[in-house]
Amino acid sequence: MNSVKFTEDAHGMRVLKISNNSADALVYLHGGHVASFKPKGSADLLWMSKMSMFENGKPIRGGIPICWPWFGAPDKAALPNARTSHGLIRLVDWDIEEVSACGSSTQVVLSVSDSPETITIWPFKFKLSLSVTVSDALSLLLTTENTGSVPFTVTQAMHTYFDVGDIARTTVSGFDGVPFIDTVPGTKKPHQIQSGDIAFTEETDRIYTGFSGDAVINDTANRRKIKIHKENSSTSVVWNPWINKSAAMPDFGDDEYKGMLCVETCNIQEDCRNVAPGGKTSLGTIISVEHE
Ligand code: TA6
Repeated sequence: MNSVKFTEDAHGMRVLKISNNSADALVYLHGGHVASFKPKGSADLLWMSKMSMFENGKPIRGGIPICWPWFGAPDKAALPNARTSHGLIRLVDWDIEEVSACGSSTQVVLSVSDSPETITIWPFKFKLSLSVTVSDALSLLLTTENTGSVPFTVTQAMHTYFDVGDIARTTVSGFDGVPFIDTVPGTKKPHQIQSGDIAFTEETDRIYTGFSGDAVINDTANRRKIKIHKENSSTSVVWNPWINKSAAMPDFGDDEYKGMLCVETCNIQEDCRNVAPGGKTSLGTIISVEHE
């Protein structure tokens, strides 16, 4: 069995419902947003807030937000018309470019290009495409093409929200010895080196630099390990908002921090990407699960 249904969800948002012998997945045209990935016999690997908005112009809180063409707060001097963190592309509808299904694997390609609206915010011509392959693993490849006549620089991320049974019993392996920047406001030690696995006892918001390896979420409560492989990325972000930041986000339940964790595949900081006219750059991630 291998099917792709193009439908609308309860909010009237257009979504691709993918189902094959390996897994089920949901991909919204809004933001080119993968919202769910459930390998057969497994609970969803991706987390979605019960408070998430599903409306044009608003980001979906969960799944895999595509942060592009900037990560974090916009540079107000360079982009005076930019209003949102993590870019503008997660707020617009993408187009379906291609759908292919073969045995127990399904691939959809979504794309979005510059428009008068995007040009007023980010004054460059581009084509962005996202290839999503749903099989026993979930593979994403985000490709930026500079279709204009001047070079541009992007920072970007696949801001993946993972579902975990209990953050207090969750650790992340793979970053031992890797430098990180602690971006939690008020931190006393912004520059540190990771020692051993990452555990979570407070708000955690870290940019790991010079790291191209695999990360593993040890989701002890769900007796599973979620592996995050990266392609063409040497920065990762690990984030859990914890108590105060969760309460401050209107689209995030006060206690939801206990069941989620972001491990994000990035090109940020010095790992930004300069794209010449006619040039391309790609960022990839492959997510898989092993049950204990
Ligand atoms: O990737 C971590 C982070 O930058 C956090 O600082 C927090 O702001 C999170 O992203 C969510 O950002 P958003 O704009 O989606 O609310």
